[in-house]
Amino acid sequence: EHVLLEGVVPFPEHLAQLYREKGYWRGETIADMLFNSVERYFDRIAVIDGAESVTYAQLGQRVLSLSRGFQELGIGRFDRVVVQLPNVAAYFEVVFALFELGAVPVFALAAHRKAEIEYFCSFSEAKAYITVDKYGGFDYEALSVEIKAEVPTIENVIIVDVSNGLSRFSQLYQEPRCHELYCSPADVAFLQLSGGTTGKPKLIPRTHDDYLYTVRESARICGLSSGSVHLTSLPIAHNYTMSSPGILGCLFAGATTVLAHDGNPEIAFPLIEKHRITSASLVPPVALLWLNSPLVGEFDLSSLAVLQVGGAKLSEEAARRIKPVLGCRLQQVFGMAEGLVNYTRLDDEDEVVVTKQGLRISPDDEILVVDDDGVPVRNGQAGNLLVRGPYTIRGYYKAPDQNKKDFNPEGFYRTGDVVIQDDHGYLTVVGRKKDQINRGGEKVAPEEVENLLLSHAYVHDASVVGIPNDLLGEKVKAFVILKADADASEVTPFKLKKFLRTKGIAEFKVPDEFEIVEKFPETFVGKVSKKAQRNA
Ligand code: J2J
Repeated sequence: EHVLLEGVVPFPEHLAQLYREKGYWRGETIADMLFNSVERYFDRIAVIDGAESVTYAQLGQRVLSLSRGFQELGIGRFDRVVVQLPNVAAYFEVVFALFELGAVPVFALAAHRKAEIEYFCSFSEAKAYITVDKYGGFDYEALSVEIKAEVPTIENVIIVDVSNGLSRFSQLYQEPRCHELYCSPADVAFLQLSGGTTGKPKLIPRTHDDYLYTVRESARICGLSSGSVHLTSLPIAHNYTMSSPGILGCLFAGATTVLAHDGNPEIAFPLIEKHRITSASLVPPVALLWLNSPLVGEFDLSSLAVLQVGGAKLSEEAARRIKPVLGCRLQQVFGMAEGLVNYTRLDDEDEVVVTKQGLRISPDDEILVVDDDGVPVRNGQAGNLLVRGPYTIRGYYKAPDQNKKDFNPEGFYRTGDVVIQDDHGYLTVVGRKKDQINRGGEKVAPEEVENLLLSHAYVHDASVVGIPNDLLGEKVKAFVILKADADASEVTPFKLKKFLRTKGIAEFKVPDEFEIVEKFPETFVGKVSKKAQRNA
């Protein structure tokens, strides 16, 4: 009998068996996948980060030597470790060293701050927290001291020295052993973050078996081979960056990942020219920056064959400009960390590629498009998207009450997205029912920001919504009702932003706009009408 991490909802046994029989789940761990590639693509470059290039062989050695270091710190199977790293080569070593041991990384974003990191560490009862010294003007080492002091389960804080060059784990690297099996392919490999609709982000448990299925298929669907060079500029630990086709897809295919700290044309275009980059993954606002950049024409972008765009809806108008302006194919990606990922295919007709967000990865992804009563709608009609399948979770980590809401009794995940399915199974995203803001691909849970605003001494009530924005799709706006005794000079937008930053949340969640109001518009049942606020 397979032992699961406590708090994880397993796939039903008969389906697990089916997914194995069909060859979706192959009984391989993510570390096995890496070491297969190390053997096959030995001398090829796995990752390029600035002036540093790491071959598959070097990566394999470093992972094995670092995993011994981690092991000596007492990190092993099932142990949660919060990893918060920016786009640096060391990320590969850290994450694979944890995978090798069967430890469970919890993937924080570099943008997260104290409130979020403290929550991830305490909720997951993490044994260690791994971050950098300083990066992008923020002192992560100082944060780690606070975290260590406040979260009793944290035994070790590991700081990756990125400011001072390459000497990153001098004390931790040990004489490498061989790759071994410390865990089961049916184990949870990591905890990914949900975009969130609730006061606290939910954690998503993905197994080695289910994740590797999406990795192999994504690499194939995205056309990766050992000759591919892929640009990674989105936050490194995001599900899109990890696996659609992402870092893992590249490693599986023997391709090279080029890391960029940011996707702006000034950074990305020179890298494309220099490394002859063949594909890149972007969110819509960055794709718009590329399309409108005066630097197009200044750099040789001719190696770029495929541009993936996803994470938020790409407008059809922008989609149509990709090929003529950038000279490459567009591939739309509509995915979610909970599982389901859709891609347009590389051999689809242009008209499909610019108007649809894609087709599911697996023939065994069961897609339901239903009305508000749960009754399936016909193809061509908009409805709520529900999904179940070989790589979609059956529940969030340690969240039985939330799971009753977010999964139906048959185990389908309610995505909260409103889509239209065509007769070929392709989906077009036309809206959203969940209370979430998609700020250019970065997800904000209004309730999380509202709760923080409510902790302000002068705030009586707060309602946070997404308002339309040309570049980002949506921006974050907070409507605030003040207490009677509020001092107006203390609740200016500037002061409220400062207050939220002191609370320690990621900058992308801090509202772009504030409006002080007397009362909120109400729906006919007396709830706050966010719809009216969005359209105000
Ligand atoms: C409209 N909405 C989209 C798209 C995601 C690949 C790509 C993206 C994610 C991701 C991912 C969209 N058009 N093309 O994990 O592996 C919105 C939907 C969805 C939510 C999921 C991947 N692509 N979305 O964005 O977990 O609302 O994953 O439910 O961050 O983003 O967000 P997230």
